[in-house]
Amino acid sequence: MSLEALIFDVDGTLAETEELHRKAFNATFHQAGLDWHWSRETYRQLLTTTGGKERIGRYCGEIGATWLDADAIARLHKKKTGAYARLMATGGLSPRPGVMQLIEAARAAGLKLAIATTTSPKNVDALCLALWDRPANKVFDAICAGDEVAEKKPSPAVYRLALQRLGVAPERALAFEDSRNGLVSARGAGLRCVVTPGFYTEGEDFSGAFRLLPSLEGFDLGAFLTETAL
Ligand code: XBP
Ligand code: MG
Repeated sequence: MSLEALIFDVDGTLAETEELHRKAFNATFHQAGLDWHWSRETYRQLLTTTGGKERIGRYCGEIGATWLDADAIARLHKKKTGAYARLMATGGLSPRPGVMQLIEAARAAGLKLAIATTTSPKNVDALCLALWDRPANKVFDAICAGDEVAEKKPSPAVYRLALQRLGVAPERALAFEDSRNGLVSARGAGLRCVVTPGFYTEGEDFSGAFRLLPSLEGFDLGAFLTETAL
């Protein structure tokens, strides 16, 4: 069974972006006159809820801010997306080790490439511009993002959408993730999943991972291109 595609998560997998997200959330709260500040520890706990709007909603529930309805949360989150793009554009963000090399090697081998993320297409573009100086659709064949599916990770919906858009069967693709929610999502879609835990996800339960690696540095794609390696 030969490999046809690689499907990547974004935040935490392509780059350690969550600190930029956290800063964007906090800057947005401040500008909106809210005295909320998410510390690293608070954010670590909130990250188990995927999706920025859903994360704000959870926090509102936890602190009893019931006056903020879904529309107000969506408006706040839109501002956060703008703040994130501005922070990203200031530069300084690096890809995680091995990411650029793996994507280049996959292209050279004729594999299809997709994104399956919980964040928004705008944020995927911002990251691709920062890392490749190209918009996401010039790097990936399919970009499947947050609100395009009814349920975010750990639901398998976004990975199923990526497989459908690529026209590839799950057994002919590999997923790349950094989190338990992402792993469960990929596995639910029938994919093998390579997990490289990151700053916020180290120590999560990664049972069921096809490979558990510190990073993608030295990831030997060649070994996976032959039928026997899979
Ligand atoms: C990570 C997420 C996202 C980001 C914030 O998803 O859960 O919610 O933290 O982005 P993934 P938004 O690792 O699947 O890319 O505020 O745009 O949701
Ligand atoms: Mg992730």
